[in-house]
Parts: sequence; C-alpha cells; structure tokens
Amino acid sequence: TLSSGPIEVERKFVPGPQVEDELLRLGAKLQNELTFRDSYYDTPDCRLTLGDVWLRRREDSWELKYPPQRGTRGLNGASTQYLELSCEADITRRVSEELNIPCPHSLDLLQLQEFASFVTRRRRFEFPPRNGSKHKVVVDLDTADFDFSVGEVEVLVKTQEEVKSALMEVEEICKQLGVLSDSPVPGKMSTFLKINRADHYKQLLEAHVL
Ligand code: V4E
Repeated sequence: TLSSGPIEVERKFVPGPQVEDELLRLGAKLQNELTFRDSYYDTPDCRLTLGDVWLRRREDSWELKYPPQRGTRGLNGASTQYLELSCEADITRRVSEELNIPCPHSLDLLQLQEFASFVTRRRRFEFPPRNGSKHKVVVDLDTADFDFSVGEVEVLVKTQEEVKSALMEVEEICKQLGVLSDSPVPGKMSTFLKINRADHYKQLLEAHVL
C-alpha cells in the first residue's frame, strides 16, 4: 500500500454575484489568483475515470485523485472526499494497480490518452483559524476557459478520522455563504465532458461516477 497523500474534503457550489462580498464579510482573505491548464488522461476505454480515478497534469506536475476505499466512489452526499497523490512514482504505481498491469518505470509508458484539457482562472480565499475549527478552510472561485464558473469549499486532512469533522466544517461554511445545496453541483470536468465528450459523459453517468 502507498504512503498516501492528503484527503481532500470538498463541496462545490454555484457562485452568485455576491459571493466575494460574503466571503470577505465572513472574514476570509483573498490569498492569490492563479491561472493553470489541466490536461486529463485515461485509457482509450476510460477505465480510470469509470473507476473514479482522475489523472491529470496541472501545468508541469502530475496529480492523481481517487476514492479513499477501493471500488467505492468519492462522492459523499453533495460533498466529496478524494485521496491526492502528487509524487509521479506513487501515481504510476496506483494507476498500474487500477489497470491490473505491472508497474512501468514511467507514466509515459502507459500510453494514456488526453481526454480533456482546459484553463482555469482561480481566485483563492482562506479563512483564518476560527473558534472551534480544527482545519484551515479554503474557498476557490474558478472560471474555466469554456465559460463555466464554479466555487469549491475545501479542507485537506491527513487521516480518515478527521473526515467527518472536515465535512461538517465545509458544510457550515457553505451554509454561512448561503450556497448549501442538497444535491451535488456539477464541476468543471462534468461540464466539460457534457459539452465536448458526450459519450464519455454518458458512460460516467451510467457508472454512477458523476
Ligand atoms: C474528482 C473528480 C474530478 C477531478 C477533478 O477534481 P475537482 O476537485 O473537481 O477539480 P479541481 O480543478 O477543482 O481540482 P483541485 O484544484 O480542487 O484539486 S472530475 C470528477 N470528479 C468526481 C466528482 C464528482 N463525482 N462529483 C463532484 C461534485 N465532484 C467531483
């Protein structure tokens, strides 16, 4: 088993016109504004994403997101929890394990295909440690280059034991921002695939991944 990276606990929301004012009113601070390109990769028959395993290159770094327990999904009500790996050797091991093939010396040797690529402009806000809070809460306001905007409230934790309280903190911030929806809000990927890769999108819906 891998020395796994952090667990990302996240909830997406539809950002209204007042969301930045609300964030500042609640005490969040604008941390930075970033622009980056994500390119996502899979086998030609989409075996990674159908297993809820997401491999991407963000600018020059490989990143992998996958559910905490094998064969489960990262969706938890309208929130999600995913393990994140950023070390290329760990990613290669986890991806080859998912594909049931021997681990190659490099990710390049897996001959995966790009299935999505888009640029995101991100404004990142951070809440300073609050009364009774254990974790740092980050809010990202993203606009993708296919004219789509989404917000995300997220907390990174180290262990599964911390997930429950992180989920509650994320939900509480959404409540205070007035953006708590009962059902999952579509993200950039879901929207990109719906627009550009209708067949892949349909397969993921049928597999209950999206
Ligand atoms: C996990 C996942 C995907 C990979 C992209 O993850 P996401 O956090 O949505 O993207 P982004 O750009 O905000 O990454 P960050 O900078 O936060 O690391 S694409 C689809 N999923 C699964 C998924 C799902 N089934 N439902 C919801 C609401 N979100 C994600």
